[in-house]
Amino acid sequence: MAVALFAAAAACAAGGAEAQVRAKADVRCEQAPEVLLYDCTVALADSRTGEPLAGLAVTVGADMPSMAGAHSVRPVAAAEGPAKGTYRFGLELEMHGDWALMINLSGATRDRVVKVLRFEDGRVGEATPSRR
Ligand SMILES: [Cu+2]
Repeated sequence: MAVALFAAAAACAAGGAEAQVRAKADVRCEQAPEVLLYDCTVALADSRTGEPLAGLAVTVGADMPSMAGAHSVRPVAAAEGPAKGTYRFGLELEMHGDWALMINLSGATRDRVVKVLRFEDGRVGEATPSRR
């Protein structure tokens, strides 16, 4: 029984790796002139080859890991460009702190990448280590 289950899982993992490109995302945000508004750019690339992932439909949602269910930031569509594989989007957050950005890719590559960043007044940086 255990052997059979292991074999099935291994076959499944091999098929998935072959069929699917995994994406990596590098997100940069800076505060817009208004408080709690941020202008962001995400660079998407194939996590294996580093090749930019262009021509995708990208949406970005946001939630606070420390306050699950407390916020309702609507997912926004990101617009491609100017550099290949980069997508720009605006965020309107409800408070400062650590936010998890859920980056959903569809089109030739389907994936979801989650990035946690710390949004403060006038500054965006690494998430608080204890909450990572
Ligand atoms: Cu909150």
